[in-house]
Parts: sequence; structure tokens; C-alpha cells
Amino acid sequence: MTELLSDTARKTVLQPLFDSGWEMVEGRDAIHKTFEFGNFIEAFSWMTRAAIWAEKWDHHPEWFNVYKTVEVTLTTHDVGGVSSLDAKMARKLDSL
Ligand code: H2B
Repeated sequence: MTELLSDTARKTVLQPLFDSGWEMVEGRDAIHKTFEFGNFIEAFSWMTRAAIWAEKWDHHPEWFNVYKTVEVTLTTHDVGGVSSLDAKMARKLDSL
């Protein structure tokens, strides 16, 4: 069962993500990061790899691509905010 991250969990689980460029979205319980690539093919192939993980984990990013930039927002729609699944996906996206 997925649950919203507690205040304590946010400090431990989200802080390393904030250190790597993720930030809270204004007015919404979600995290956001802008990924920049060398060109469109690099951006799109990264999105393709991310999509495979998203399907595997049944957890899908909100994202927006223009050329070599991908804006990613993560939140868990089923619980209306940030859960451990978002942290797990954020770490995966950083590592791909
Ligand atoms: N992705 C995200 N980001 N949040 C969800 O709550 C979610 C999802 N729920 N992908 C999944 C799909 C759910 O709608 C399906 C039915 O399992």
C-alpha cells in the first residue's frame, strides 16, 4: 500500500534528491527536476529507458520534452502527493 511520505521520511528520503536538483513544486505536493541532454535523441532515448521502468513499477512521470530538455514532475496520483514511489523513480531517473 502506497502512502504519502511522512514529515520525517521527507527529511531523510527527499533531502538527497533536493541536493541533486529536485525541488518541491509550488502549490502542489510533487517534486520537479529539469533534465538537459546533448540533443533530442539523447533526451528521447533517456525517456524511453525511463518509460520501461515506469511501466515495470506502474508509476508514471508527468513530463514535458522540448528538443533536448525534459521537465519531469513526480507525484503519486493514487494518494494525492509524494510517496516513496516518487523518491524511487527520482533516484532511477537520476541514474539512467
Ligand atoms: N503513476 C503515478 N505517478 N501515480 C499513480 O498513482 C499511478 C501511476 N497509478 N501510474 C497507477 C498508474 C494506476 O493508475 C494504475 C491503475 O495502477
